[in-house]
Amino acid sequence: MTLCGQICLRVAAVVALLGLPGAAAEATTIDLSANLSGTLNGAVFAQFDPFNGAGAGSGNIDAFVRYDGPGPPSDIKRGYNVDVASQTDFQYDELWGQFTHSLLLSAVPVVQYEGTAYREFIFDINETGGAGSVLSLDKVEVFLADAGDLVGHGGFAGGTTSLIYNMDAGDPTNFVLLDGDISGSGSGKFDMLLLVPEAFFAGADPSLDYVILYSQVGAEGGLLGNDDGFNEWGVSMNGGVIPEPGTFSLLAIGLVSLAVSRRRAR
Ligand SMILES: [Ca+2]
Ligand SMILES: [Ca+2]
Ligand SMILES: [Ca+2]
Ligand SMILES: [Ca+2]
Repeated sequence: MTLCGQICLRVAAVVALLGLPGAAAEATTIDLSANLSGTLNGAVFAQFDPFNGAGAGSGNIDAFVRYDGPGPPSDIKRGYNVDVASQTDFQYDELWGQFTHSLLLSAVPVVQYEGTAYREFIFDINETGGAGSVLSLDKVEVFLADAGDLVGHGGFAGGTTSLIYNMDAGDPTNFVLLDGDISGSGSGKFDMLLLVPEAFFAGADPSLDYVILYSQVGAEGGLLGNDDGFNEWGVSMNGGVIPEPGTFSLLAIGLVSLAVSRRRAR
């Protein structure tokens, strides 16, 4: 298929999505290898690399949770961001170091997208190239917490937390299909934008309340299982990665990103 053909198919898919109110909300699965964005329980998931394949570089993204590392295909990996004293204090597959830490709500940019305010997160996967580059993002849960060192997902003893977003609410089979080859292999090439409505954070104190983002990948297994390197969530250090006003900008920038990646693939 030609470059134009592939992009035109994606445009058609997005236009179909945008032109049918309610279609995205009813979808239980978002395939970001075939669509540029979709919505699950109010949050927007979009195929997006703000750096167009060039890598994030330093001073642009604050990575706040990194998890997994090498493992066999079909491995399920998961993690969330908290401050702990050593690697053994983590609950799941988190990797200790400067790239896993607590996050104040004030560090999460608020952006405008299609007339709505959202808190913006970005996700970087690392998968082997070729057919196995796809990965299922099975779970995303966002909590507000009154401390940055709470360990114990499933209850978080020792502090107060509230679950403000759950991708699986109403349907645990929800998942997002990602393809690491679209942005290209290598660390720092981001693959997905997550926009959680700012309204979900109502009542929080941005300077006192922490955000805990829990996620899991790979449960769909097979090619959609986790392999190769770590997964990493981050936030922009420069007020967000999507430009205002936002309306249709994801589409436009996503197409540029796709065109770059397709050219490089030749
Ligand atoms: Ca990546
Ligand atoms: Ca895979
Ligand atoms: Ca799920
Ligand atoms: Ca991986």
